[in-house]
Amino acid sequence: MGFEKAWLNYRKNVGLAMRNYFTFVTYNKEDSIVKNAVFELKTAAKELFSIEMKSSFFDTILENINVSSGSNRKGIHLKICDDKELSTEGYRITSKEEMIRIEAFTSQGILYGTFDLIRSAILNIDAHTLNKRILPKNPLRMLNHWDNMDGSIERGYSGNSFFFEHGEVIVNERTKAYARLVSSVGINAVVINNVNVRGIATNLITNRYIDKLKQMGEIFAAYGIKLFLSLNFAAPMELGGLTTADPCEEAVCLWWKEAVQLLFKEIPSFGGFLVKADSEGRPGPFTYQRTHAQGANMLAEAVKPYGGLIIWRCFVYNCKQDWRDTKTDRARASYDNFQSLDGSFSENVILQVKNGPMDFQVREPVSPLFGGMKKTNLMLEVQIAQEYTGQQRHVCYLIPMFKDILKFRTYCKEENDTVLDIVSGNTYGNKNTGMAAVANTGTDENWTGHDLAAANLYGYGRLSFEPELTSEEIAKEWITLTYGTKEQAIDNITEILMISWPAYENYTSPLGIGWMVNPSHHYGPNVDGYEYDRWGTYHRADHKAIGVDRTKNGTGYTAQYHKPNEELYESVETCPEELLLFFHRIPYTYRLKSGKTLIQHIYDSHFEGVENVEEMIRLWETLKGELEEVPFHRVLLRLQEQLEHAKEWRDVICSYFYRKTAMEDEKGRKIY
Ligand code: GCV
Repeated sequence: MGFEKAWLNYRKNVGLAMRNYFTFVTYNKEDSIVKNAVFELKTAAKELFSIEMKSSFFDTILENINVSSGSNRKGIHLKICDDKELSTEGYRITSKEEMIRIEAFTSQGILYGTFDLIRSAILNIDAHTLNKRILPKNPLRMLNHWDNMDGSIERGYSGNSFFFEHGEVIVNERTKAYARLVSSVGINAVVINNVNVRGIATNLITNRYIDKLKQMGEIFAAYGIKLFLSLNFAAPMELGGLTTADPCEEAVCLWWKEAVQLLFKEIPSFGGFLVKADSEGRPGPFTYQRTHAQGANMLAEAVKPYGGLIIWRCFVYNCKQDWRDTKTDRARASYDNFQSLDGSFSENVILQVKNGPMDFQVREPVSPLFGGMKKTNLMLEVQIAQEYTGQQRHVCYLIPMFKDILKFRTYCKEENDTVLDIVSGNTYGNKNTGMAAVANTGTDENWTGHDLAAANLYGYGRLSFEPELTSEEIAKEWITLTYGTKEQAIDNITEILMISWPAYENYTSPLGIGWMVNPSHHYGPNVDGYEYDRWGTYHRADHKAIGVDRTKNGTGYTAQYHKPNEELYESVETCPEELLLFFHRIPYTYRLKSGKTLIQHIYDSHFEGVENVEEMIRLWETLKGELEEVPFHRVLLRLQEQLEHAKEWRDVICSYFYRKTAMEDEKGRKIY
């Protein structure tokens, strides 16, 4: 299947102020990354301005001659310099003497600066005002693909995998297109296979696939991206014929040391492994009464000689819970399993923590492991694959949610220490930290199924690089690059995106309770779908009240937070209302700050959610004629489906609570 260029689709626009600079480019280092930076500038010059940009290798002496000879020819200098402040893949862009200069300490910095400059050109920024130094905040800016080797994608909503097909690794022109796309927003690490490593995927670490992985690794490396794989903790048994995978067994340690050698030796940019262990049926150290630290450290030792990393997931909980048991609380699980191990993980282990204690619901509190682990490298895991947020059939722009998570104050050290401070390495001075997102791409021509879901892919990358950008700024950038510079389009689409997360929250599950979805595929409303099940996901609604008491009188989850968060969540009065039902069991007659009863809030928010989608459609329809036909209709169709589906959510949820409580809607609307 073909593919579109997404936000790298540069439309011809000779009126842009930076046009004349895109005539020649000089560079002072000739590696594959800098060559790609030059290639990117030439591509932009050609597509935006129909200019065949010249390029030449250029050392400092020549540069001085040119500047002092007063040449007023405009152009772009790419310059590796020795400014150590730029050492963490940062860059500086300045303009002087009719030249735009992109300086960096690393080649990656040059590439990121180049993409920034192209973006700035399309956003029509005046070159004379260019004077910025950008240092990416998060050391690791990663994508986790949940792609299987048969070509399917776990929780994939945009076609099949472009990394695997029929049990083979694929490398083709899409591989490079993908690398360009994600590198243009600052992604520097990619895990290509599902964390659930089963069957032949276990063999990905063997020499069976090494040639293809090497080719892929080279393409990625030339765009500054490290290749990672997910591994199967039981591989020593499944591949090596050992009788155990016990991390404290000498034979197991030796087996892993041997096994990882190949990947690091053959693929210079190989980064390491992502591990899902003792989670949802995957094997792990618990089988051998070992801790997660013992499991992770054993692998860390194996990859250490190559500078490799072990990214170890904290998504560990009892998925065989008895729903009648009200003491066990899934929300507690990650913290209970990991917090006591703080300080015992090796330096090249990073714990990857999902943003909330449950599983990527539309609203959850921030995981208390952020702030709970003070001597351990942590990474934040978010999900741009919209598993629980409309599966890329609904618009749900997630960047505002991610920003809220990043700015959450943990009170772990200083009063102002946020999640961002922790995962960027700022609070505890660690260097192996960052962010990961479960990817939302596939073989669909537009990459992300819903055209507007590409805003999440773009936005995640930009946010992980420059978290201080606002959600609106990111949205506007993406819209301009994707749809062009027409103001009305930029305004309306920004508004659609900014309404979309609150809208989705309005018409789905209320006040942080989550989970009212159809089991297993997770699309569509089903209030009791997960209520009498084994997954630890209960709302506990009866005819009088709903919600889970997670205070000290309940499951005690609130105590996993530092004060004052603990106290804030502990009391019904101070608990943020959007999380009220997550932390408390509340009668339907309880009055919220708005003055509405809880039941009236449930009715009203669901009707409001549908109205929000109607507004989104109205905003989109006014763009008819402003946007290209095909994408315009593609999105319109999805918005119409979203509206029907939002009504379904509204009616199922409202009817459920009306029937359960027999409480009338004050506004007398139709509830079934
Ligand atoms: C990859 C949830 C998803 C699973 C996913 C798991 C995880 O349970 O529904 O599909 O498995 O999270 O993050 O490991």
